Amino acid sequence: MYKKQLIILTLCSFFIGKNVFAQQKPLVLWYDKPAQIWEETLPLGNGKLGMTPDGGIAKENIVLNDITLWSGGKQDANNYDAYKSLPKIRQLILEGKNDEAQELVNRDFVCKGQGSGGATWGKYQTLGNLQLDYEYPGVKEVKPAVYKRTLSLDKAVATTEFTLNGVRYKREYFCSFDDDVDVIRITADQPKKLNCNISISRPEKATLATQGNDLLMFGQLDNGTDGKGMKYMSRVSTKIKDGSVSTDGNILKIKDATEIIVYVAAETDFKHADFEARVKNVLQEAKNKVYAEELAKHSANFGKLFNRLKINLGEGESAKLPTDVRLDHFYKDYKNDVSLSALFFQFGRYLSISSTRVGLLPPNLQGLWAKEINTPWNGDYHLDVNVQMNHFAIEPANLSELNLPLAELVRNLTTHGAKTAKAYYNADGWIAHVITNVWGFTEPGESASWGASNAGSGWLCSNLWDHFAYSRDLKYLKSIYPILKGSAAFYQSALVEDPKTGWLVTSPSVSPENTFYLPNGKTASISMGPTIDSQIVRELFNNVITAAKLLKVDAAFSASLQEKLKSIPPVGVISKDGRIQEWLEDYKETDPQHRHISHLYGVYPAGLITPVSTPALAEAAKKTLEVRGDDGPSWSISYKQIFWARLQDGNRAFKLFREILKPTLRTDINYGAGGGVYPNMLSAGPPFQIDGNFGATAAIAEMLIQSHDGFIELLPAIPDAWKAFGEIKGLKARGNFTVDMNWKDGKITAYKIASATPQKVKVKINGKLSTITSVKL
Ligand code: FUC
Repeated sequence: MYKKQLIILTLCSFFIGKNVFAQQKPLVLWYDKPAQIWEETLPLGNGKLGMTPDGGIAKENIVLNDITLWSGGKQDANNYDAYKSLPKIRQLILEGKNDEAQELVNRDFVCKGQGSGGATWGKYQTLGNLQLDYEYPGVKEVKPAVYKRTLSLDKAVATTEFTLNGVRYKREYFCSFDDDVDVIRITADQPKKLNCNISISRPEKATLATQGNDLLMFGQLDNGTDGKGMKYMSRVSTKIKDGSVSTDGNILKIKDATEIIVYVAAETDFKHADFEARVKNVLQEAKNKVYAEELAKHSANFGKLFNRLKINLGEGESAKLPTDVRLDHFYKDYKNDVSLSALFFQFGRYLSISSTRVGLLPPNLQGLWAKEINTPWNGDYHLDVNVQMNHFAIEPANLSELNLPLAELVRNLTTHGAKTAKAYYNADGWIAHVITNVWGFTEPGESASWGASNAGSGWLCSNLWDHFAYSRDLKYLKSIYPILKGSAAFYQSALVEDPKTGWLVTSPSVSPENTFYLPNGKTASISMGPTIDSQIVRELFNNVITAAKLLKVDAAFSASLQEKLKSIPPVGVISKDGRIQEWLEDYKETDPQHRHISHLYGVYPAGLITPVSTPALAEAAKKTLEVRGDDGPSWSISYKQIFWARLQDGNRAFKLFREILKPTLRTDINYGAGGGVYPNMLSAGPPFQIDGNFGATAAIAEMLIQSHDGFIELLPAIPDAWKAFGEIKGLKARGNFTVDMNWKDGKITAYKIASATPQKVKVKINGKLSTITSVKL
């Protein structure tokens, strides 16, 4: 024992003494040609505004976004008579007539109206397009000699540079983290070479106008009832050096300039009744600033979050290649590009910082980068994995406060969710089912097969808890406690007893989006007690009990949850063929490779099934994953990467990581195999869906550090590919520990575990468990 401690102390002090760290490889995506398709454009965002410039030489298109721009509106789609059908639905399920129960659910137990298919429900939509048409007088063929497009992840700036006819042109783009504006600076290395027509457009609901030399675009989206939905305003203005600026119709014409700075501001009335004035003011403030100051403040503000974590895994030959070529190489020969893993991890962190901000909205299915009006799946918030996955990496990746927008979205669901709980289950507390939007929708979806999941609100509470588990912020815990308690109260009052086992289970519900065969050969999705629901209930009740104790409240309520916990089904039941059973009954699924793997919720995020605490169930989880296979939409592949990391098979997790990085240009709506990555490193469901990026980011974190099993483990699932060498600074572990570490040949050679005040903490390093005292942060 003494020897072990000595080794650890030696490692620890070695590290502190040398203070090595952490030489990151260049964090740049780059390309040697303009983007031909949106999936090659580079995403910029400041948590509210987004831009994806394509870097076109003669014609440049920049898709614009504002994360608050939603069609649809508030509605009450609760069927207040639904609860009357509940006894019958439950009875049919008990009789094994799930197909008949499903018919009844479809009739009485779905939302009223068109649900997510209706205009009231709404969509997250693009703000529009900024078009820059360049003229190069005297140039016959617009074919540059050199061309480079970049995105710097640590500066949050994109560039386009090329030489044409002996003139070097440069564009710099950023969504400012200082003023709330998009900024594009266009320069040439010879005077008066810039000629450009600038316009702004939107496929619908847009009025164009000019005011002085500013372009305006404004409108009102459809709310599905009286047409008077969300209002927005965007404004484009410029600052030029030399030359002239004028308007021609709704086009801004710039002639013979040496430098052009384009500013775009946008605002909606989602939060601000004075959105029009705000747009004007913010634009003026930005224009009043010296460009270099705006840029420096932007990168500094962004860097406050981004620079908290540094990672270096070494580098390979392929790192020199343009990113799209590099991705092609990686899939075939990953050994030549170890730094791509680190780049992809940092890209995930970059995307989080760029697509959400405290006080606003969480990233939706597309983060905030939607290029169209009819965004896939409405660009909304899916609650049966997707929005939760968008937040999986936030805590370990040291971006803790970026979990708060989700907590606010969830807080805003509770009032309406309480009505839904009463309407459908005659139950206490609040529930949200499988989809939501900025309008606070909590009703079941419009179809039983996917819409009746009971897991949504409970799973959201797990995300909310996570922020506390990592931050140990009691003030935050106090603020979310009513949300957690309300969710637990729902399950507590809605659970029913399964007469066969005596277990308390949800009914009716579904195992997200999956379908099974009944013994009579018919198929159904509706069942009682799908495994995910029971795992969520167990996790939630335990969290609420812990929270109540910490906050010294609700002793009686806690005791009642403790009592119910005795009858919650075990964390997993092993099926006849050795897998984790997905439903209460050992049904055969209609699609054994189904993308959702909800019954492994107990592995991740819940940590109820682990190789240490439940080895037999961990083996059954592996078998489950083997049968599901390694393909699927990108979010599903990354979830499997996370599971393998939790099951501590680093090489298998890495194999899934390679699948996530399988290059594709597919953009069809995919539910099956074929997920991968686009040239711009955004994840391809297909189509583009950001959860694959965030899921893989979380999976990489889980391969490097885990802290869910009562101790902090360093390198719990390191693949051979990363073993040779690595250094990382600023990972987070539960308990608000900040972890730095170096390794060689897969073994930790130095580490530091720091916290605000030194405290005892259990750690597992190089396979050995011990208790150490953390150092002061
Ligand atoms: C869930 C998934 C789909 C898709 C959609 C946005 O319903 O089953 O694959 O990711 O969300």
